[in-house]
Amino acid sequence: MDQYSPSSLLVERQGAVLSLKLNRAQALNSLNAELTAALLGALDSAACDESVRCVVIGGEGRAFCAGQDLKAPEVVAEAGRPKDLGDLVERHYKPLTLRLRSMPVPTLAAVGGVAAGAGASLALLCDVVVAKRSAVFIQAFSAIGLVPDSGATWLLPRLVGRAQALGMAMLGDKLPAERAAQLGLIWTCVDDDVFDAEVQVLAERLGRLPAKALVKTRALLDQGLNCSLERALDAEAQAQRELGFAHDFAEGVAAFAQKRPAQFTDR
Ligand code: T3D
Repeated sequence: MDQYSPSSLLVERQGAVLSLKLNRAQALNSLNAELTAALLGALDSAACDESVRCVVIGGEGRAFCAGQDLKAPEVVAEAGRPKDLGDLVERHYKPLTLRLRSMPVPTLAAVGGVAAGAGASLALLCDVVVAKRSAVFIQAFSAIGLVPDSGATWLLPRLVGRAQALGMAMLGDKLPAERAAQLGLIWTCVDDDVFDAEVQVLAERLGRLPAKALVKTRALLDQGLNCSLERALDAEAQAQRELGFAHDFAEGVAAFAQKRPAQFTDR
């Protein structure tokens, strides 16, 4: 059991929105084996629950997440023998990364404070990232002799280009949320006093949108960076074919004609 809390992950449901809050505030919500497993389990459950239409990930206290818990038994050398970090990454971070990126509903990172190392990756893996103006992002890996992980080497150049990605990853500076938004690393940063309200508005909006179409959009954008225009066009046609036969398209068009809000239900 986590030394800081009986439950290192707080799970809360409000309508169609599921909120997952990392709850190890004293350790800046750093990720130990228990928390990583709890997060993965909660995401798996949400993926199977048709009534969930948006997942929000946030952190308790002054941090979003400080990355791997550097004091946890899974990383601390024992009797001078270092732990196999590759094994840890494969067992914990890779499944979590792939799970997040394949969620059948939109995901929202609510970054209320520092997001460092794998904690920054956790945020950036989400579809939409909103941060408090006072929050910072840190590629903390180089300071401890590691490379960016949890998808960061894939995400960073796609989000901000090679030059910024290398600068962030090599220097490991604190990147203020406002600058992160300017660079395109995140969707937006908002004043601290309106952060909670803004997160709620965004989560509810995402939950009302056509989940299936949003998730296809995520997949096409990710794929599109690696393929020719012709293949992207084929993939778009295939996606429209599938979505055109689905409920949400008929509902969206009917709602438009009837001048009423659409009630999307597909997932
Ligand atoms: O298996 C593998 O390792 C491979 C996978 C790697 C993935 C990674 O995430 S590697 C990167 C790991 N994270 C870091 O290196 C960040 C370490 N933390 C920091 O650099 C700083 O704490 C922050 C810049 C994030 C915040 O600084 P500050 O001054 O606001 O807070 P603080 O005083 O440093 O931290 C407050 C407490 O949280 C403190 O505990 P204490 O002294 O009050 O008992 C500190 O030790 C603890 N804490 C912060 N980060 C971690 C942590 N404890 C364990 N692990 C942490 N990552």
